[in-house]
Amino acid sequence: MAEAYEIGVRAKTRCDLMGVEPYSEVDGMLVRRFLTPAHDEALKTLAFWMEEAGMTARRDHAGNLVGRYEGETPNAPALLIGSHIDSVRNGGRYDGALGVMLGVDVVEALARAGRRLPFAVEVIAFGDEEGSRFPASMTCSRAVAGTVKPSVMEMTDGDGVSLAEAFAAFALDPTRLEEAARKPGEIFAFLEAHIEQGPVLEAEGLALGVVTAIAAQKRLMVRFTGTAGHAGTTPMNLRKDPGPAAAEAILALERICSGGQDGLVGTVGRITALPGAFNVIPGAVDYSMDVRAEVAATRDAAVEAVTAEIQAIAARRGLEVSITLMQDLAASPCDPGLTALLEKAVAATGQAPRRLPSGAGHDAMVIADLCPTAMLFIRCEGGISHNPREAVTEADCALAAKVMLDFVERLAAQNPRPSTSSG
Ligand code: HGY
Ligand code: MN
Ligand code: MN
Repeated sequence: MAEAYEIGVRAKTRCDLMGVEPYSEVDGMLVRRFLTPAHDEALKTLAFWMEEAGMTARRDHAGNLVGRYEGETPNAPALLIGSHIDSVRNGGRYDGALGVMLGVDVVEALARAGRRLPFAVEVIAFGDEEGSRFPASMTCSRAVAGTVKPSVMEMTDGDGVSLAEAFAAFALDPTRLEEAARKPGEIFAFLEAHIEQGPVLEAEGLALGVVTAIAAQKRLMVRFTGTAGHAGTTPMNLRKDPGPAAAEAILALERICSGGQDGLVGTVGRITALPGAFNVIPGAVDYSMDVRAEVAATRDAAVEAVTAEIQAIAARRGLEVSITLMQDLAASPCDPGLTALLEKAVAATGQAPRRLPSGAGHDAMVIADLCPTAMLFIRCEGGISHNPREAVTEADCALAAKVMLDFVERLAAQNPRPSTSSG
């Protein structure tokens, strides 16, 4: 007899278990990047848990793990539940992983009750959502949605390993990536549970939120190029130093975004001076820009404004500059019908449903190209995320699992293909 478990609480415990080696690449912090041995170990254990929960588990051609729990009739269209299993460097244990583990808990509750639905339920662990190893993110959900470009295989990680080489090392055929795409009708809806990664729910004393839309985001790489030189012998007025130029441009991004609307934010998460020696004036400085807003036009206006300032700074300082767009994710509204159903499930717990947008990107924004989506937010302590201090409570995880189970039953009670009209 399988050990007793409390739905949702076990999901949290499993995230904690996967927060350390061998499910992390680094001892003492959580680093689980796409197609690494830590990713492989996570999928092995997850496959075991999926099968224990009554699913069949398979790795698809994109490095995802997919569990399937059949409905009343075999090969029925499926509700997909899941999130990503990769992490940022020194990340938290619940970002992504909690949505996967909650999906397994929900299916196990169905299986233990001997419940079969008018549709199948699939649980997916997307291998790459963060883009913490390769420059572009969401490669795995794009593959499932059928929107990935084979050219992604040319991307290289910080060690110069191409995605194609990483696929081969993971026993995946890089030429079969597009076979991970799901056929139209195979998946009729997607539910992603995820920590809020922001302070709103906690500030309002709420455990759960229902996501209305996911903000549009752009990722760009900027390179200022000057002339490398000796730090001791080159007079300040004779330098072509890209360092101060990058500093000016980063302040410009902060100024442009600070005065914005529609939740406009801009972040520089990575700055590299090359060659990177104490006593060498850098020849070039690279830095990343991540610009987001709930409205794509607001995001784009900010990118245009900061691009103009970057070019003016380069001209004034006699430097070269290049700006490369690495990723462009459109704003993604959640499906009104599914969202209304999710709201009813939250309200049934006695908590007033709270609708809110997501500033964080999620696989749901990509899966929206495949099927209607809904997202459930779970309160996280201090709104902290992308940080080892990320924390959730067992009670909130148990409530989330209960809501997800109720959502599944509500979906089963109505036509198994949810309407996309507002509910
Ligand atoms: O960047 C994001 O918003 C997500 O955590 N990948
Ligand atoms: Mn994240
Ligand atoms: Mn995430």
